[in-house]
Amino acid sequence: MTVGIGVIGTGWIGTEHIHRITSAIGGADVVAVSDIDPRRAESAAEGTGARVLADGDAVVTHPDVDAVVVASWGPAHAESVLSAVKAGKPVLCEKPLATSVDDCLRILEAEGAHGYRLVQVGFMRRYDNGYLEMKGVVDSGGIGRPLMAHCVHRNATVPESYHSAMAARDTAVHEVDILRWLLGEEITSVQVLTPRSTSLRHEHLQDPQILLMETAGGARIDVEVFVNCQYGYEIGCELVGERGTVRLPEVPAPVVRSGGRASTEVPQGWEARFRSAFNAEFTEWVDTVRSGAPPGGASAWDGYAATAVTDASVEALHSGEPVRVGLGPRPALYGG
Ligand code: NAD
Ligand code: ISE
Repeated sequence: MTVGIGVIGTGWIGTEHIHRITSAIGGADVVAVSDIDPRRAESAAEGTGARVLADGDAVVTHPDVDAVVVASWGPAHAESVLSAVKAGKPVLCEKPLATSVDDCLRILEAEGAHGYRLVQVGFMRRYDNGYLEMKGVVDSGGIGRPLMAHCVHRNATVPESYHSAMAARDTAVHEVDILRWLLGEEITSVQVLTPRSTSLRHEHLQDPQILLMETAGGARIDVEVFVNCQYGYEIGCELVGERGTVRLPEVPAPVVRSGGRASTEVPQGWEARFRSAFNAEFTEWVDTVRSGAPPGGASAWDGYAATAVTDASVEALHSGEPVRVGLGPRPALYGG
């Protein structure tokens, strides 16, 4: 069976995912798309055979749509995810699951009422080979009990619409998810330090920021978020344990020796850096849709926990103080 996929939101990543589904992975076709800007939907659908529908509800309820990808902007995610859950259709929602904890809780409630998992959140790093290798080392006890994590998340530049709260909500949310996954613990508090800002930023933006987090078991995490670093896209992660350390490998790239220098290219964006991870994420997701198995990646609970941490980070950015993250009890559906 070829899985019919409906895509809601056909901007930057929505268009990337449409190409991925139609050209990079097998077993699925994009059969319907929508965007609040119909010209974007038309242009993304061109050459794919997908219908352009009026809105997200029309995509979710279309009989040819077996599963839904949500790639609209964050504040619109909850409505589309809830609509997919109501229709009983699997949904892969780009991060964040929702932009408020209340909306995340509504999604947990809806999925709980349904009785089985339909929602996967697009935290694609869980499919990156480097992070998977790190997880293998940690889980096999290779570095002993992890005590600390040092992380770096750098973007070359960001558009003017990017504001200070997005350092947590849009950018470090990836570290929040991957550290919860690597360490197998919830994050319980967060503080934000604000070094002097780079002059190469939009005036309104606090950049860089350093997020200091603590887990339930007392491990400490620091994340440098620097979204105007100019030189490229860099993701770093090192875990320090009682008996050793493990570090995210550099992306392999040829080293060129010429003119008396040795040099190597730095990836310029998330698309290239995580292309294999996105492809693996979508391949697995389509397989689960086809087989009826529960989704394998980040769950609605993970999306909720990540939003709770990033909400606390935004509060901490304003107060300068550590802020506690309060999570409700984890339902049995998510292993609670
Ligand atoms: P974008 O602005 O390029 O695209 C968003 C699209 O959503 C726009 O075309 C907009 O018109 C449309 N839209 C807004 N509200 C809508 C609605 N109610 N229904 C249908 N369409 C609607 O943004 P983007 O960079 O493509 O980001 C989209 C989402 O993907 C965001 O949540 C972002 O955080 C996430 N993202 C994830 C990664 C990653 O590394 N996993 C990378 C980039 C973006
Ligand atoms: C973007 O939305 C992403 O998710 C990228 O992975 C991240 O590097 C970037 O900072 C975000 O804006």
